[in-house]
Amino acid sequence: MNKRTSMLFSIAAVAVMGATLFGSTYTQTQIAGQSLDASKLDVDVMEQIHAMGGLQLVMPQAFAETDCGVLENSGRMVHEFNLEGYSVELPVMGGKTFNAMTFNGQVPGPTLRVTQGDVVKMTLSIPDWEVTGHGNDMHASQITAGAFESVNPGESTQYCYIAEAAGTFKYHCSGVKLVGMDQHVLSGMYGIAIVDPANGYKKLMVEKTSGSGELDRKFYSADALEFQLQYQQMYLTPEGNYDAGAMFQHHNTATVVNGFQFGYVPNMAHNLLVKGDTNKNIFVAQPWNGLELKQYQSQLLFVENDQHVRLFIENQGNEPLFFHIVGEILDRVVQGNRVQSAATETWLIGGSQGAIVDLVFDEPGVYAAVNHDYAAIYTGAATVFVAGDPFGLNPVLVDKGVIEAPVASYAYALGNPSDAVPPMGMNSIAHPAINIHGLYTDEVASEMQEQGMIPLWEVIPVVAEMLS
Ligand SMILES: [Cu+2]
Repeated sequence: MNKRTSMLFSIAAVAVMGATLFGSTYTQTQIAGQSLDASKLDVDVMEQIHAMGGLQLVMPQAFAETDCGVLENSGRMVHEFNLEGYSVELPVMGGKTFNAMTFNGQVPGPTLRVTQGDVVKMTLSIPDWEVTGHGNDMHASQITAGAFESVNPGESTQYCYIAEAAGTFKYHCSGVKLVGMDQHVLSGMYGIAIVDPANGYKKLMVEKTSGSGELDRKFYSADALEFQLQYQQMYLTPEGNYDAGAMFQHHNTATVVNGFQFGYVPNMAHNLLVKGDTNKNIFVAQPWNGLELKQYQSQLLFVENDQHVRLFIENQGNEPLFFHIVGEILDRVVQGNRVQSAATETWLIGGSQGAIVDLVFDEPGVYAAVNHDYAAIYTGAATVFVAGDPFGLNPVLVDKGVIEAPVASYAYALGNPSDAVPPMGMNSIAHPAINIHGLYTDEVASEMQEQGMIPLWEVIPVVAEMLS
């Protein structure tokens, strides 16, 4: 066809996105940008685009300001978020290790916490000894994917943005110009940014029946004890390598919460406290049990009764998360700083989606937060909260001198695990103590010890001695 047109228009094409969109083979160097003169086309436009490997429309006006110089002088609060991307070996359940890719030697990566309207200055550095480049895509930003280009070993890059929307947001490695993104993210390169609402969180209302046909409304302050829970799948070969074939078939080999299968279940210390014997298991599965596991030994999440608890949840994976707490009702679910539901049993969180769940644990007891997909529960997505003093340990602990006076949760004696505790925000209640727990390298764990977090593997033998 020789159809003439007076209108000339050009399309800037970038092969990177197209490699994914059209599934073409990504081979050598990236095509940085290329103009098509539509008036001179004598073959089908779509065929040409396909041959180029795809396209991305460049619409600069659609994206927010990303110039660090401009944003740093905007009068807004600026948060520097420095990440280092590198590969390490980390443990998996059962005593083996896997080839992890990390931000800062930990899975998930560090949590960024800012207030809505603040500027984030993200710097990604790759050490020169690292075997591959890495990128970073923060979902709290609204900037062109061009900013997430990969960083080569020995180099670093930076971008800035205003955190305009409040909520829990994923960040993740974008691979080497998108190539290998699945491997990098599913090998550990993910984390969250928490953006607190500009005007703070809302107080929590919980409705209870009075027994006389009336409803009692109880209000809790916006201040809450906070936890972060990040759900992810792993796809590993028996040798601990990433298994792309398994991923494409959605045949995961593990479901992890903050990097661990069953990372928040009782251990020998809890056996000792509850049963008086380190070997009498109080929970069916205790796969991370033993002082020699140090920062990898499982820990529990301790909360008080009648306390406002706020959970920052992110589904990092590519399977749905049916978030449910056995024995509790989710008093409020918030997404996009809007209440989505209240007094609900389970909340569906899709892949790369976050939510904030507010609740009050009414009665002393043991509660399991699960992904209510049975395959996920039995492959690792069961996380144990202990509210109040369900085992009646206060008199024993006081009598033996472990604590001075009765406490409202066991966190006062053992602390809460560091990888489940987000940085403090505007409405955070400080945890009584924090113990060192996480899929961390030994270097990361020792840095936390220097910051004053508790190495329970050193403390537990002392407590055991006191109890004996
Ligand atoms: Cu990477």
